[in-house]
Amino acid sequence: MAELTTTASHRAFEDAVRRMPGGVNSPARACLSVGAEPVFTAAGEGAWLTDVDGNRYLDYVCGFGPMILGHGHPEVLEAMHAQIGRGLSYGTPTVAETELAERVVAAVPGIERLRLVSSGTEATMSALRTARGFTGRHKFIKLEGCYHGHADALLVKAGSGAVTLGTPNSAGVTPGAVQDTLTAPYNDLDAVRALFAANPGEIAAIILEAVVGNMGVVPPEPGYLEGLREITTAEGALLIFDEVMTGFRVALGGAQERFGITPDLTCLGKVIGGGMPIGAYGGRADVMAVVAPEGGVYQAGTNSGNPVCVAAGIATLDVLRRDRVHEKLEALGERFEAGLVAALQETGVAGTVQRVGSMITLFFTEGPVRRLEDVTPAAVERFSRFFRAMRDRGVMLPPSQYEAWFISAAHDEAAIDRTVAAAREALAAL
Ligand code: KE4
Repeated sequence: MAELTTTASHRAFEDAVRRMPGGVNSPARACLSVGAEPVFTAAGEGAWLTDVDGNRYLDYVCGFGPMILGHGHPEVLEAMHAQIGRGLSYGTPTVAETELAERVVAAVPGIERLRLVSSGTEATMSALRTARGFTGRHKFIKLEGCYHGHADALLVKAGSGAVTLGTPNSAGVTPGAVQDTLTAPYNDLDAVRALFAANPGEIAAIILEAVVGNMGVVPPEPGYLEGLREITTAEGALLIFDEVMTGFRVALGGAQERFGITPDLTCLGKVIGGGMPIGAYGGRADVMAVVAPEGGVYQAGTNSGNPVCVAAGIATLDVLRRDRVHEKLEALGERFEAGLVAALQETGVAGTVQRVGSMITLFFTEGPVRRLEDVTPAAVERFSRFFRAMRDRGVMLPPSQYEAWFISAAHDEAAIDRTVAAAREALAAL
């Protein structure tokens, strides 16, 4: 297989490294763990990316989730252009923010009231502060391999880029910042029960990805979410679903709709901005009443509810609902999963495919992958070779075994079949 010409990307990378750590503005894009340099994107269109050398790729990064409608959806762009003509940022409330909030409340079972912010990190850190303010308790539980952004207290045994780079516990985070962070393995209710028994009346909340995307896709085992709901209710702690990735992705109402478990607080991001910077946290009205200016939990942001971001979000959510996009994504996801499973069988490569809706991961280890330690160093190494082989065949995957691949509404059966054929070749060449 001839390697692609990436001369311009290489030059761009050398220029970037001079001014930015790793040449990237997020380590998740660095490609270090897959033994490659990142390629630099010139444009995205539908399901495709074009790099600065003119190479085209079927895109399964989708911006790490936001681009559920594909790149350059006309209705999203039109809504943004209309708003741009009226102004970019006012520092006053706008009606559109309420219109986006209404759409979120109408779709997400656990959200009665919410606050818009500008990233998933802001959403999760604010949800945690709200839970602590509401309960008066300091400690909280996070689960190993879940990634909730880069706020200090949450950078403990974190997934995504943190575990990819071997820094699940980041340098620069002080012992004081994580003194109240408790951790347990994912899919292990007994470990959570033990933490509550050892910290009676002290745990404000448990925060988790109800479907993990940041270990690669790891679904909750039957009874797991129900168990967490029962435990937190009994203990007077809040259940926080971090749906920054799964929100409006695995169903219109997110994982909480798909699995029928209603959390007390929900964090959102990615899809609700349609590709523009956004986040949100929300939940029970009584809990959100503690948020300033109504209550004593302070949280603020210059760009919170930015009119252009909100316009992109509203347009995206309206298209998702009107065109019943999740039905198409489910069908494409099933086709993709079946194709990858067949390719593993035909090539005799040991691996497992895990999928929820249009989030999917091929793990280079015998399944099931139930928790972080099930992802072995050997799997990481084989994935790195697979990643490079797929990129050389015009398929762009997230550059880590610990990430979810995303399908967009711009993908079709032909794109999926083309990707499966590339995977079959790449697996055979491993
Ligand atoms: P941001 O601050 O990156 O908007 O959101 C943080 C976050 C919170 N919660 C979940 C479940 C998330 O997946 C994320 C961010 N996801 C990563 C990809 N796994 C973003 C990519 C990156 O860090 O560049």
